[in-house]
Amino acid sequence: MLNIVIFGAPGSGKGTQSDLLKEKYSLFHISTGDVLRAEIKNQTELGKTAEGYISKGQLVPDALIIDMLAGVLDSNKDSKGVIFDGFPRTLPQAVALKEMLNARGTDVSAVVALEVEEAELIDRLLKRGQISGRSDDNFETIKSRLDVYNNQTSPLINHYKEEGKYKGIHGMGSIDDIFGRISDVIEAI
Ligand code: B4P
Repeated sequence: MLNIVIFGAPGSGKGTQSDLLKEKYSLFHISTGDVLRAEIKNQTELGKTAEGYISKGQLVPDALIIDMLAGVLDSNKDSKGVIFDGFPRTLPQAVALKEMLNARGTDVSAVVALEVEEAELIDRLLKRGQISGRSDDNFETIKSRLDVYNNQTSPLINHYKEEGKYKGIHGMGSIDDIFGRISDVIEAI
């Protein structure tokens, strides 16, 4: 199975590139952010809990996310592989992902990390905020999302470098050029 983690700061283009990747390589795409937003829309118990964290730019607690992900994985057992978009975001999530995949006889194939300058991240998210209606695409919340990324998520860079799975991609420029760089990395796996 081809299991790709798309990794990067908020606004780095994870969702944009995942949409292209799932078409090209026929992979199943799991965006934890999208799943949480659907839960919020449906006002489920998980959605009501998640809403408070997301609107402040904080991470939803690991245990809730890990259970949610296991459920999604089990409902898509027959795929050729999975794109994990927005997961893992903490070390416990990375450990849980490895355990979940190993238990299913597979593993993370590569961590494709979109490297984008902070000013560009803020600019992209503010632009999206003008049309998205997302409660977290405003300047104050974007700042906390970036702090959370720097403190809680970026330690995963070294974790995956040590595992030999980290593939850094220059994430600035046109969407097609970035997709070309990602495709080159995936074809070399
Ligand atoms: P997500 O939905 O994953 O949001 P994000 O990381 O902030 O990235 P996003 O999807 O918005 O942006 P993308 O990089 O695609 O998570 C939202 C919240 O849910 C989190 O803050 C957290 O509270 C919670 N959550 C989710 N997963 C969790 C987990 N595992 N654990 C705990 N909590 C979790 O960027 C896209 C923007 O840039 C788009 O507007 C796009 O049009 C634009 N763009 C893309 N490529 C571009 C390019 N090359 N040039 C110009 N613009 C570009």
